[in-house]
Amino acid sequence: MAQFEEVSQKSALHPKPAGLVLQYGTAGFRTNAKNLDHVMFRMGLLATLRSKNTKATIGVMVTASHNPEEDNGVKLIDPMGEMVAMVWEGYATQLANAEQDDLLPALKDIIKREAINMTQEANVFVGRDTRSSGACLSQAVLDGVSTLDGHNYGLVTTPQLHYMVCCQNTQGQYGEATVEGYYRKLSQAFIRLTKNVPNRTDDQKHLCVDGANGIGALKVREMERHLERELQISLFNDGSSGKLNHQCGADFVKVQQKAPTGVEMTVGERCCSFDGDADRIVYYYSSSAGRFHLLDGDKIATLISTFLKELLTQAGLDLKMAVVQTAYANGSSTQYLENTMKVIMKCTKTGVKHLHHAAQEFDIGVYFESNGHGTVLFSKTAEQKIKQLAEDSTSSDEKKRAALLLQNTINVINQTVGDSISDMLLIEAILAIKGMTVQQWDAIYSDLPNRQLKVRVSNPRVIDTTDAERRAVSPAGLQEAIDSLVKKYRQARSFVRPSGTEDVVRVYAEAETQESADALAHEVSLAVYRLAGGKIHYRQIVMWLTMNFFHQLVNVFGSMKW
Ligand code: NG1
Ligand code: ZN
Repeated sequence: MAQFEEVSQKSALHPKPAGLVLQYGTAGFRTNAKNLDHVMFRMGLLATLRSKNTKATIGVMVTASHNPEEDNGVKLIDPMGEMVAMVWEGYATQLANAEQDDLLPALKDIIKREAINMTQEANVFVGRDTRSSGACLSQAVLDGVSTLDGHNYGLVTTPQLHYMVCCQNTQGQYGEATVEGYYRKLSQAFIRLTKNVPNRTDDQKHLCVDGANGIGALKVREMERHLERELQISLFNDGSSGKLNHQCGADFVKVQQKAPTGVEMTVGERCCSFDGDADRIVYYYSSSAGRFHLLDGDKIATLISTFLKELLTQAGLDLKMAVVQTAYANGSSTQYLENTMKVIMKCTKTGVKHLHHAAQEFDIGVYFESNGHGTVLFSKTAEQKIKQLAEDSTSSDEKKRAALLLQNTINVINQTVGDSISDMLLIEAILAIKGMTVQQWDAIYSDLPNRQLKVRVSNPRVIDTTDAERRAVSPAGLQEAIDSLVKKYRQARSFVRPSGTEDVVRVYAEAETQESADALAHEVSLAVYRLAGGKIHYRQIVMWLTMNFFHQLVNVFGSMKW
């Protein structure tokens, strides 16, 4: 067929480096940008097939999120704006790894397995973040889209592309499939939520935003004029001089537990950081004592679910709400939500697709990863009940007010995926409506001190986990080793898992004090290193020698008679 000949010819222009093997992980493909040209072309091909297969528009986002500027990546977006179906992740991996001569057979195999009608029209939306490699790589995607119906949105945030795919496939019911349409829908809802809040001062309307020198900064600038000064943003790390995600952005702030560079913070002021493709957000402030306070995804989920629960009670609506977290959720947040707020709690594997699916099982599903990726899902029934109540002329003023607030809350949320801009507007609206300061929000519960570390081993996948990644089933002896280390500390918890986006094992530990959390994380790292085939790494040797040196000192001093 002529179609296949064209693919053959074009694919020669996007050759695969021989022997390169990549996997479609929790965030699609992600690696150094110079190894991605063939992957992009092939994802263009695959998106076309997926579009024919679903008879709907499919999205392809070119981004490496919070990774460094030199990296890039790609992920596919399914018709309702959600992550691509699991079986297609497998196809993506097959296609990306097929050597040049095996590409056509691999494509034909997918067409056969999915019984795809190749005469069906296709439509693919392509977007990219601000990485310098993005223009070429998104062009490679478009080269693979074997139809004139590929639409290039150019620079957009990841959640904007998810949103527009959903709008397109719902024939505009979810909104208008343009960036302007996105700004209008979200900002109108935000203004309706905040406009009637009495006595809001300019100080309360002010927020510092760290744009991570990425696409989120550009898009916040574009959106500002729609916000009618109901939110007054001081934008830092806007990409005019700094490097993407370098010493800034949500991932840096969350993992380092410190303020980003480039943000002029005054004491007590509310600040937030986006990540490089603007699908994560964390908040923070510094106290007068100079202490840094982080309000991560767990605190955000707590604020949102508390607000929604109060509104549901006021509205007298009996809707089932749950909060979905992962093993990384701070133990204090789970405790608070479960025992004080009495909310249904779910724990899933890391990766937003897992949280998203779990949240879909409820009338209202609030899901957040601790790193700040999350959103809220409303079932059709929930949306209908809320709408009915808002329009019911016989309902009381209190119920009506709550229903209207719920309606506008739904409209400010991007239900397709976690979204820094949408989450920011929702959080700002809740703080305004509840008349709450960032300090009061922070005081809802106190985080247990925690530490995240990475360990390099020859093959991170030798670690297999169960119970939403909270326990290791292989290699033998690892879980027992973790259990006995955890017992040494109060209020402690630790788990390990192979990362889906980096070639490392991630170690998480929390405990009553920061010293204990740090010590536990180090000890568990050493156990991983010992039992899961650690690679000798300069930094690890230094860490190991330092720890041993201190142990020796303790032993020497401990055995001395004073
Ligand atoms: P991995 O590398 O699998 O831990 C990280 C995040 C995930 C998710 C993905 C996609 C942590 C501990 N892990 O995955 O939550 O956001 O990146 O970006 O934050
Ligand atoms: Zn991201």
